[in-house]
Amino acid sequence: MLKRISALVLAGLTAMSVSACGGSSGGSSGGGGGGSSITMGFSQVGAESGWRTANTKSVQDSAKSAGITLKFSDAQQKQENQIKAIRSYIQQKVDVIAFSPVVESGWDTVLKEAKNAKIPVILTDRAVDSKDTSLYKTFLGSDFVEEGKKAGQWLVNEYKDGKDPVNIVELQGTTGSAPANDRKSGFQEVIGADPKFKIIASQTGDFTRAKGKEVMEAFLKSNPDIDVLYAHNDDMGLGAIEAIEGAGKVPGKDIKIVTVDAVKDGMQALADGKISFIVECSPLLGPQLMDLAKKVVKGEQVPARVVTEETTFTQEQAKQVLSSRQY
Ligand code: GYE
Repeated sequence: MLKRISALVLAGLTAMSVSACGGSSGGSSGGGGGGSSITMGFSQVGAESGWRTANTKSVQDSAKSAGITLKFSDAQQKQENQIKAIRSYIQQKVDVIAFSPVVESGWDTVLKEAKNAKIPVILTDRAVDSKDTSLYKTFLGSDFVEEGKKAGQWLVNEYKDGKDPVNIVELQGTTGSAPANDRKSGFQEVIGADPKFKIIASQTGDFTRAKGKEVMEAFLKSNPDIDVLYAHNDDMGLGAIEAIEGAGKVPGKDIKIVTVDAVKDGMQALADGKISFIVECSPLLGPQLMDLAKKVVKGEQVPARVVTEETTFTQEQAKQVLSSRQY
């Protein structure tokens, strides 16, 4: 496995799961991983991408093996649905609430309601911009700014010998979401150091294949000279490939493509030479989430931030790991 959790966090989590199995969990009758008395309410963003499907499976599978009862809801990429779900989990008096906030802003009221009801909240995958960090116990997920920087660094390296302008189009993730904001700013920071890199068009594709295709079609119509596409996830990149081929151009040659995620379909397109480079973002957050949940329910200390470590893939590397890719 190329993904690793930092040694420190891993050590902490191992210690915590051992102690969770040790039997002091308030009369838990064992079963699964010692979490049978815990009910978690989980509000998922939606089912917008291959990444999300893998993430949902990881959460559901790990709840089962940890013996945690999972109440799961899909918000269909709408904040109002997530707020409703969280309120219903509060009413049902679940032991812990976990959610992946679709956008960063606007959570303080509902998070305060959870805090008043003494239900601990874990942010998973995406962050909120609340000033009051006591509203949640921890945030588990990737460093999206770092991912944007890695995409930018690849580009800088790819064009290091050229002096001509490099025309970039950008497919952003869901407007206002942490990964869209951070992948944009990290990328911008790195390419901004050299004025030959120009973002000539940038629009949201909402992290979906269909929207990625639609927006790329519009980009191609109004910009005859596109060198590079930066897509904030594989799915939008895959939709864009259809648009590029539909316009009679060759993805990977006429237009180089860099994306984020490294789901199986993305890795296949990378191995096939249609995508040029992928920055990995791991959706397999379930096991760490369940370990953190057991700990916060017991009132134990957890790190305020748990960052997933990730790698990057070239076309050659994709060919090597494709067959063993889990998602
Ligand atoms: O990159 C994208 C998904 O929040 C990290 O959401 C996640 C992003 C992921 O729709 O494919």
